Amino acid sequence: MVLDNFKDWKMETFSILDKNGKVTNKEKEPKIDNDTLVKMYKTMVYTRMADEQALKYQRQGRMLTFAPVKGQEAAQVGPMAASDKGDWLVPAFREMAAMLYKGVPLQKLYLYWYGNEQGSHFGEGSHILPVNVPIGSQVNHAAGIAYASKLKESGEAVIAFIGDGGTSHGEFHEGMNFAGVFDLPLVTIIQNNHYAISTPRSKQTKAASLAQKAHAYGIPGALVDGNDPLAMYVVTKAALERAKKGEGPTLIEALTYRLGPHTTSDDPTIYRSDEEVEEWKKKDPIIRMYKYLSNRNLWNKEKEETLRKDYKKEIQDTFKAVEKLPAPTLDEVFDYTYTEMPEYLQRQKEARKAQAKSGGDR
Ligand SMILES: Cc1ncc(C[n+]2csc(CCOP(=O)(O)OP(=O)(O)O)c2C)c(N)n1
Ligand SMILES: [Mg+2]
Repeated sequence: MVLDNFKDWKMETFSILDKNGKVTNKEKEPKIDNDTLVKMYKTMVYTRMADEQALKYQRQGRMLTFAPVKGQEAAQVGPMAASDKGDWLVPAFREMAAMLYKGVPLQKLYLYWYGNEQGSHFGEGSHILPVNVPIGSQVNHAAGIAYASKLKESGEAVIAFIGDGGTSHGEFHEGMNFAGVFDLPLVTIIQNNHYAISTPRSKQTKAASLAQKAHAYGIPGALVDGNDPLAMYVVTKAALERAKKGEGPTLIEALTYRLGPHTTSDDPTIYRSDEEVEEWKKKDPIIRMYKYLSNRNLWNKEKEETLRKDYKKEIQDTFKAVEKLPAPTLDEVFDYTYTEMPEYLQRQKEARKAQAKSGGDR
């Protein structure tokens, strides 16, 4: 009958590398120059090391909190390598690899999770939005920037990141729908890491894929192996080309996995099995990229050892520098959201200052 096929929008997962870094889709293998390939890999390693180190600092009581990215590096580095310098990055809160690739210094990211507002300031002219925790909001912000880009004819596209859980928020729909209607230069990447804190993907939507939601907006959707940096590169590149030709937005679902906890206050062993985690460890994007590069004689054990030694020191020095910086003032907590502070916020600021004075804290 007429309704029989409504569930059959299951899409094929696009990939280029298998889990051993072997090219299985020669026809689609991108021609990325060697320096860029190595930069992609190095950023993944740097992110992994900075990520693991951040977790340790938090456990030592030296870092406020942290949202680990471990396992999702390829889903972020591939798209960033495909983008141009002027393209905008609209992250959520787990996009350390994307931000580092785009040039945000690690010190800024550590400052953010250390509770210092300076970690959200990347300087004038930066096309990177700061870490943004309210779930779903990213797509509306990104659609707004894409609209501005279209009006100004700046030729810049926007890449927004959102999680599988984020797609259940109204703002995801509003932003995607708006971008579709106005053919905006937006590429939305859903990092489907299979969980929204403890809520599994199966409880997020009855749809067979998140990418198929693109159909409802009248735009292309792609389901991609998110642990394959080359596949993520190729699909994002195609989406950016479309965006810049005025053909409108694209929705990409990157299938990946969060190997660590949701944040430092989460215990994932309560809601997922060790077997499941072990299965995903075998698909680690860093191992895959390492093998691809070494097969092409672009990387080897000696280079790896030197790199890790250098990064270890750099990461530790960065955090020590963060610890030495003066603590942020109460003013900073309020001052940066608006050019002119609305009255209600002004009142809150005064009240908080009075409270701090009487309570003796900052
Ligand atoms: C509007 C809003 N509601 C609730 C939260 C609390 N919260 C933080 S992360 C998260 C889950 C997000 O899951 P997902 O979108 O899959 O992203 P992931 O954490 O897996 O990267 C929730 C509910 C929030 N930050 N914002
Ligand atoms: Mg998720």
